[in-house]
Amino acid sequence: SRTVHLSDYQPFTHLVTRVALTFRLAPRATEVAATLHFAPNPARPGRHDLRLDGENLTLKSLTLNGKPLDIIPDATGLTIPASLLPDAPFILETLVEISPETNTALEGLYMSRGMYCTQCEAEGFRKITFYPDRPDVMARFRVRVESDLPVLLSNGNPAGQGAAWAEWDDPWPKPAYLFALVAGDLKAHSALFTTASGSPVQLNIWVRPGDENRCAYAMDSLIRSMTWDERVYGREYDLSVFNIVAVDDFNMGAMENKGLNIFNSKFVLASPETATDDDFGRIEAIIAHEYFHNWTGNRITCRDWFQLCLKEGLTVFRDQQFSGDMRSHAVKRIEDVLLLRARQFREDGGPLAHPVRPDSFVEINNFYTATVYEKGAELIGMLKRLVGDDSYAKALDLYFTRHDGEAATIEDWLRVFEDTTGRDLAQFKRWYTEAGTPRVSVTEAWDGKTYALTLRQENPPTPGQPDKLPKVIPVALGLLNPNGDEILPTTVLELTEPEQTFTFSAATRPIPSLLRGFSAPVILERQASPEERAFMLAHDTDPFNKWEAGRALAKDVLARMIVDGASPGPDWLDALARVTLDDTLDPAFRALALRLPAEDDMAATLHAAGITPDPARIHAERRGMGDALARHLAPQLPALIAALAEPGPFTPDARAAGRRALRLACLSLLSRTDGGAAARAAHVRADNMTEDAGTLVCLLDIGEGAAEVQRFAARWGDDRNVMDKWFALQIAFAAPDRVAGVAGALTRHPAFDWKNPNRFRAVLGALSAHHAGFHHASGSGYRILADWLLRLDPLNPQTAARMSTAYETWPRYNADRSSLVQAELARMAAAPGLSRDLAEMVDRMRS
Ligand code: HT7
Ligand code: ZN
Repeated sequence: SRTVHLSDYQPFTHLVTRVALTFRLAPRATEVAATLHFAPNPARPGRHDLRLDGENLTLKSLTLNGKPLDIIPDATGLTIPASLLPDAPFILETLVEISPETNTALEGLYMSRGMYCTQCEAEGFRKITFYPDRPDVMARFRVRVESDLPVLLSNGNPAGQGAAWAEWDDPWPKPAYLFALVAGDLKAHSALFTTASGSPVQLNIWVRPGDENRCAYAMDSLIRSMTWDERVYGREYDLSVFNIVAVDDFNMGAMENKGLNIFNSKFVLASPETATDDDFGRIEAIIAHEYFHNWTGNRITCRDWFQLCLKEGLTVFRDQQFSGDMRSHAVKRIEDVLLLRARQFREDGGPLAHPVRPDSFVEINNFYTATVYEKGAELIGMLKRLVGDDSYAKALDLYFTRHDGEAATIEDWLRVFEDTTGRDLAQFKRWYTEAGTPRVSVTEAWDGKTYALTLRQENPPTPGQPDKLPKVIPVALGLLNPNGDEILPTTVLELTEPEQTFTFSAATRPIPSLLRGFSAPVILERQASPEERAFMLAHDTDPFNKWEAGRALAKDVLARMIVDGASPGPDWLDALARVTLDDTLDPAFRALALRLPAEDDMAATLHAAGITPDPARIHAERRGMGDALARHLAPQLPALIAALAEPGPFTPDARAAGRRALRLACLSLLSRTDGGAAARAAHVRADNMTEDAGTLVCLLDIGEGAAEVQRFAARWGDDRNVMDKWFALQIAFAAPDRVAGVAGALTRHPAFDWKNPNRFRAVLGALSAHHAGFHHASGSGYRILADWLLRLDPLNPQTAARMSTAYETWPRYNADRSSLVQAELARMAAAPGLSRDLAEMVDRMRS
């Protein structure tokens, strides 16, 4: 298989100055006529062949400056020899035929329940027409769509429409991956937005008839995103129309095509009855993310796919800032770090570890990862912390003016910060080029006057990168005295050497609050007594570290239960009870504090400590921990649950959502001692999906809820997005020994439409995420997933490859489990015709 290397980058041989496309839509025989205006590229002097990418295209005609060319394409494109090309601008016209209805990969032009839709990032445009399908080739596109369907959309501004046709003109040069086309019987939920400089923008969210009443929250999120980007980054929208389309069959969350964002319907459609608070939060974040790409991704795009983090890391960082501003910064930061640790630290510590800017790939779709997105965002946060807020704002202004209209690199990005601040970022760049999560260990000394803090960094080896140099690590520090007063407010230490000592004068022995706000994506190794952790949970003024202290305490307790058979002691139980009952604290924060450490997280922690994790034991002890907490809090729970009841109609705001989250966490604990009586009563009364599904979870979690599961299906059987929850919940809350059976039964359910990625993910994703079920000693979890990946791969390689990452943690487990995983990986590797996508993933995970 081909491997693409960053070091091989060369500018494209030609410039594309204009593109005109005509689509004559038909399910199995869509014609695409392309007129491409080329010119020699001065950045590549000399005469060159013209190589155009193209896959699964039937070429019907090809002309150069009006003269037919007799060239036969190969499997990946076509080449026009330099000898046939003028050394001056020329026009190439192609006519191809494609078959959207049989395109099950959901890449290129495909159909989803009667609607035409495209997905071109990263390399899908080559399945639509012959073209230099690379992000540094930017051109103006004009598109004509011919079809009887009522709504015909493409990028840019409307440029005319008539009976069965519409034209669109995009004035902004763009790479082909941002091309989009949609055609269908759709209805719009519309609004008008006026930009800060007074330009009107028509906003439309296009959905299937009947779904128009579920768009209000997405529209509200869009308007808030547009306003926020003007206020915080000074970025205005730049077309007269902004269209969003919701589609049911989609490989990922959403796509930022210029002026025509396409969304997985589950990240658009929401009503109180059908969407949970988490759904509302995700819709807000993803709407913002795609909108923010208009500047960080579209106006300034990536030179090549190795630079993917340039747009994704920055845009994730921006959407995190936005959600923090809309909700609570502390809660948002805790949620983001939970996700980072669960996905990115896991990736960084296993066989799939790669740098935020990888230097080679086989299939770029395999690099839309937690490392590129989430760690990429952490790097932006670190840069901001290192240079300060004012310099960050100046650097961003410079980035937008200097690189507008360009396809840029990480070097360009860092140079903007260097030019703004005069700072040398060569060491910082290692964060982009080296994989792995640094470990920072701590020793302390206090001599009655001076407190000395010694920090040591270790950068572990990762695949292909055995040795690493020290990084610059911003460690935000605060010091507390034994009364709980802050004697050093948050100060950023810069750890640049393998080992460094920082000193502070202190008349009493201080207690450090390290890595406040999770100031760097590292693993902090600092032992602390349960008393000290409980003290920090009670007194730390940094909300992230306050939560972190409780979490570290809980992990210590659970580790001792697993390893020594200990019982949870009063330090943790009392400390957590105090937080739970402290009504001066944000309920959302208290709900997060009540969340027990995840089983996968415990497995990683035990493995790092040299202990082979036993998934069944982790599961059992974690349940025991929850039971102990439930017993400890039982007397207070009914009153707390009653006090948290929300009077009045449902609102999706953060305050109300936080109260519901805490109420449901309490109900879940109470279910362990009352047999589910309170949860069952609340389930019957639930008038919103947060409480409907949340109370059902309380029941499933204690092995109850069979009748409620049936009723839920009867009520929501026609709603795909709600039924995805129904599928996933039954697996997520099944006892480990039952997971394979439940998953097996659900894959035989008539509504298990496995070709739909959301439904596939609901079942097989829930199986992979059930730690004790997936890693069951029988190997049944591993086997079921491999069976389904092999079935999905020929139809939808992207989703199959993405879901194969479930196996990435195999090195943590005992020899029996490791060899069971390796056997499944070998079985997949040997399957005839395995896709490049899945083959690359399997290959990287094999020992
Ligand atoms: N830039 C997009 C990434 C993407 C994608 C989206 C949908 C389907 C396939 C895709 N491949 C890559 C989404 C984003 O990060 O905003
Ligand atoms: Zn993105």
